[in-house]
Order: sequence, then C-alpha cells, then structure tokens
Amino acid sequence: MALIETARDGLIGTIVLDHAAKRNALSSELIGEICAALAMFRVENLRAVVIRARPGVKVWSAGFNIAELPEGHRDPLGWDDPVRHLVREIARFPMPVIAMVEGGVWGGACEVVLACDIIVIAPTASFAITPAKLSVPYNISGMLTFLNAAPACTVREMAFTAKPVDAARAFDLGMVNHLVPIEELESVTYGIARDIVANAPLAVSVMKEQLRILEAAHPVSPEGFERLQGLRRVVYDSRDYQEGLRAFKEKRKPRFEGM
Ligand code: YZS
Repeated sequence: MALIETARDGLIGTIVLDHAAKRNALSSELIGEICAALAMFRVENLRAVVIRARPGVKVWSAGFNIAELPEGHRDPLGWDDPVRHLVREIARFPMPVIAMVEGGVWGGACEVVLACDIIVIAPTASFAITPAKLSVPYNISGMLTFLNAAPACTVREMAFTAKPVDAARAFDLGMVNHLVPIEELESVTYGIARDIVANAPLAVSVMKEQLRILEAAHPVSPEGFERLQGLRRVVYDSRDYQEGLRAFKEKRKPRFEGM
C-alpha cells in the first residue's frame, strides 16, 4: 500500500499513516487504503487495531484533503464522502480501534480520532475543529461525533474559534483516554490492545456495537432534520465556501463576507 503501512502482532493489527509530504491529509486514496486494511483485518479476525502515524510526526493528519472538496453548490461532506466512510468503518469494525496520536490533528482527522474507541496521546498531540476556517458546513453525524466526545461548551469553543486544543486540555476534558510521555506512547497503547485481546471477543464486540447504537440514539424530527440540512446548504451554496477553498489553494488568508 502506497500511503499507509500495515503490521500484525498476534491478534493486534496496526495501520500506520505514511504520507508525510501531504501531512497525512485524508485523500480518498489514503482513506481507501485504511478501509481496505480494516477489511483485511476483519477477515483475519484480529481483535484490536491501532491507527497511528510515523514516530515523531508534527502532524498526525491535516484532515480532509481540501483539494477534493467540490467547488460549490454540492454537499462537500455528504453520506458518501471518504471521511464519512472511514468514520463508519471504524465505528462498525467489530473489535476496538485505538488511535495512538502525536502531533496535530485537524478537521476531519479530529473526527476520525474521536470516532475511535480508545485514544492514547503524547504531549505533542493537539486537536482542532476547523470548518469555520474554510467556511465548510460540517455534516450532522460528524457534529454528533464531536458532541459525543467532548462537552458541548468545548465543542462550541473549538468549532467557533477553530483553535487547537492541546494535549493536556484534551485529557482534562475527557476527550482522550490517556496522555502519556512520548517514550511510553507505544507501550501504553499496545498494553491496552493486549488487555483487550486477552478478553472474550464476542462480549467485547457486542459491547462496542451496543455503545455505538446507544451513542447515536438522538431522535430528530423530519422537520428538524430538514432544517439541519437546509442550514448546511446555506454554507455550501455561499461565496464564502468558494473563497475558503480558493484561499487554501492560493496559500493566503481568506476574505469572508458572510454570504
Ligand atoms: O504545497 P504542497 O503540494 O507541498 O502541499 C502542502 C499542503 O498543501 C498539503 N496539505 C494539504 N493538502 C490537502 N488538504 C489538507 N488538509 C492539507 N494540509 C496540508 O501538504 C503539503 C505540506 O503542507 P504545509 O502547509 O507546507 O505543511 P506545514 O507547514 O507543516 O503545516 C502543516 C499544517 C497542517 C499546519 C498545514 O498544512 C495546514 O494548516 N493544513 C490545513 C489544515 C486544515 O485546516 N485542515 C482541515 C481540513 N478540513 C477538513 O478536514 C474539513 C473539511 S473541515 O474544514 O470542515 O474541518
């Protein structure tokens, strides 16, 4: 695989993000490779999976591949977009998926990490929710991932400011399971994976699925759902959305007008 590496140690599988040149931006190609690796691990009946980047990275992942966002008048983060696929694959993977994180985690990658079952981070990790930087209408199930992972007031602050939350704060807020010194990142992560695979796989798998269903149990009326979609459309139909994409490609600050 060109953009990731995979490894196995007993019943534990590892996926290493390995596209440093693009800061592990979540292109459809990279996500396709992660999903293929998860599918392979599923067939091999592995009982825990670790998703990580190469040791020492400054950026764990720069988020959605901005070059692939549609130019306008089309939902950029619809049901079929690659990040949504990946989040669903992680949630539906029958065994726990552990994110092992050092470095910055941006936008869609922040959602991917928060969708993992267990998160272990080093002091260099940071997390940013970035749609307001680009004028992107984040999608509804993605907002739910954030709300399930952090207190609502934290999600608001992160979404409205788009500023990264550092490792210590992420840990204090309960967004991640463990914050450990960099030298212990691997031993703690794989120690948790070994504890999991020593347990009864059917019970673990069923509890994961129970929790997934319960976390998603937020009924929305048809009218409420249509309003949520309509609100998003205001953003992706706007000039600001096109300006956000153009500014990123031209490597300049965007000039947003609110329309
Ligand atoms: O110029 P080249 O070809 O070398 O490519 C550059 C960047 O353009 C590319 N790159 C990306 N390409 C596509 N999508 C991205 N998200 C992305 N991020 C980076 O990687 C090459 C190296 O980037 P540099 O900027 O030179 O690297 P560096 O100086 O180390 O800075 C790293 C960061 C991560 C700080 C910087 O690349 C950055 O600010 N990237 C954008 C971070 C971001 O805003 N991500 C959110 C993407 N949006 C989403 O996930 C959602 C759609 S949303 O917006 O709704 O949250």
